[in-house]
Amino acid sequence: MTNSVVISGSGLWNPPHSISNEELVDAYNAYATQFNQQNADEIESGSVTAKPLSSAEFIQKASGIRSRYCYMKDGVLDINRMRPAIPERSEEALSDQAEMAINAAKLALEAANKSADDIDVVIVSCAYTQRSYPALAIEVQEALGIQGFGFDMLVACSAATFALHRAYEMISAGTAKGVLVINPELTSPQVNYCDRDSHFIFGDVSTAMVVEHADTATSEHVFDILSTKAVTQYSNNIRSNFGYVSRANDVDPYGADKLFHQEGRKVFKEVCPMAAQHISEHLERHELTSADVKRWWLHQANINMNSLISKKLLGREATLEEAPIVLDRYANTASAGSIIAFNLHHKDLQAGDYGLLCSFGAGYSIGSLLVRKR
Ligand code: CO8
Repeated sequence: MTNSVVISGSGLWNPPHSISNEELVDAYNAYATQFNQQNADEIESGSVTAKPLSSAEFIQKASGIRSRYCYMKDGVLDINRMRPAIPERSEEALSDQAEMAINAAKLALEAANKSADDIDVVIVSCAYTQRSYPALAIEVQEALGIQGFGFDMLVACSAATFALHRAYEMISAGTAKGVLVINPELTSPQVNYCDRDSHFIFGDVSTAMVVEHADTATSEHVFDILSTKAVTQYSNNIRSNFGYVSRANDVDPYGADKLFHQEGRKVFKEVCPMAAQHISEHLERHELTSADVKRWWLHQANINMNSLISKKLLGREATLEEAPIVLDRYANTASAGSIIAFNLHHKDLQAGDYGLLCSFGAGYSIGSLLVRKR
């Protein structure tokens, strides 16, 4: 028995609906124009601020995003609603996020050559869960027929990598034989589609990975997890105040501060150097340099952030083959971005090639895994 822990399969599921920048901007601008007309007198007197217009060109240039998937397109582009219309399901029905989780989990199990019997831990880890209890992970466990235990984890942008860290530790310690880490990122209900500065940032997606012992792995593409590294540093620059205490605060539980909001410029400036330093230190632990890494599966929030981080690491711009970009099609999918990049860009690596998965964002939180193809 070796001591190796591996990623043996991954799954990626996206909703059937996608929204282009142009569609999103047309709806937002129609909403903003209507708002400004309806509030013309207040805007004139200075008691209400006019809504500025958005632009598809700005979004692409400032973020690299061209489109995003949306779990439910209905409602998002309706200027009298400006939020997805997701019908409530009964308590007996599978919940929306559990369904998203299962869609990705099945694909990961298939890629890993595993069945429910091979898994004994389910971690559902993402930026938001649609309810507090029972845990989504336990609902998913039941639906997939898995024996063992499950729990939910929330670490915003680093939910996926931090959950993979937990999986790695459980397999190393011998307390689990197979861990399913699932990230059903249903971000759209938390997006403020009335806010010009953030209406374009997020997309919905679900990803999953199987982590197990190398001795039980039988799939075609197996990656040794050589080590993990995490850091957190408190920051208010990315924040959502949504929570159950709002009921007792006698405030609007869906006010603008209860949705995603950020100081995007500050995040950019502060997180890029933190992430580059974190990655360098992680590689140094293995006496490796950035030049030794064949593939960078980086967090997908902003193309300019990834370009700056890779320049700091490599001393030059990384090629798309070295550091794939998926946010153009998926947008920022909270913690799932680096997992999507891995899912779509890992099969071409050769035995012995190093790869690095890294998330960075709200918290702040940074999580990385150094892996090597078997
Ligand atoms: N259209 C046209 N103009 C715009 C728009 C728009 N949509 N938005 C802003 N502008 C204007 C601004 O008003 C500003 O005008 P002026 O110069 O006249 O004041 C100008 O464009 C430049 O604005 P910024 O300086 O804000 O633009 P940036 O170049 O900084 O780009 C970004 C803005 C894209 C937001 C950029 O700052 C960024 O990406 N920063 C990093 C953000 C980041 O990574 N955030 C992390 C997100 S959190 C996360 O990943 C998970 C959180 C949990 C999940 C949440 C689910 C909902």
